[in-house]
Amino acid sequence: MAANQDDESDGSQDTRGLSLYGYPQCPFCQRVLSVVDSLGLDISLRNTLQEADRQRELIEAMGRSTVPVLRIEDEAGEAKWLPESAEIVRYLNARFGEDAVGTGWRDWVSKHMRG
Ligand SMILES: N[C@@H](CCC(=O)N[C@@H](CS)C(=O)NCC(=O)O)C(=O)O
Repeated sequence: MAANQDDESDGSQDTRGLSLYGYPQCPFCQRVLSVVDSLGLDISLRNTLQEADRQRELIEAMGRSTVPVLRIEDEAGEAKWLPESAEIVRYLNARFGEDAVGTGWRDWVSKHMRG
């Protein structure tokens, strides 16, 4: 199921502003992509292996090319970058998993993320 604004009245399935930097051949990216798939999320993959611009954006933000990295842009256009597959999975489950409650994931973001 692709996420959209109507899925949840509190907008908890709203994946606008989320994009995943990586590529399908990377096992750590596959780990994240399988969670994206099982949660039924619509998050675009920005392929850093095939698209030089994406690779450049990633290195500018992170200082290195390691993937996966989840880019999270808020309503104001401010971006945070979350590296490490295990952390990305934790974030997605906290925000979209069946135990996710309301907007508690926002606290998780401010506690765990820089940017
Ligand atoms: N601990 C990281 C490992 C990520 C990792 O090793 N990614 C590989 C691709 S599968 C990579 O980007 N290697 C190239 C690089 O580090 O520049 C994670 O779990 O996300």
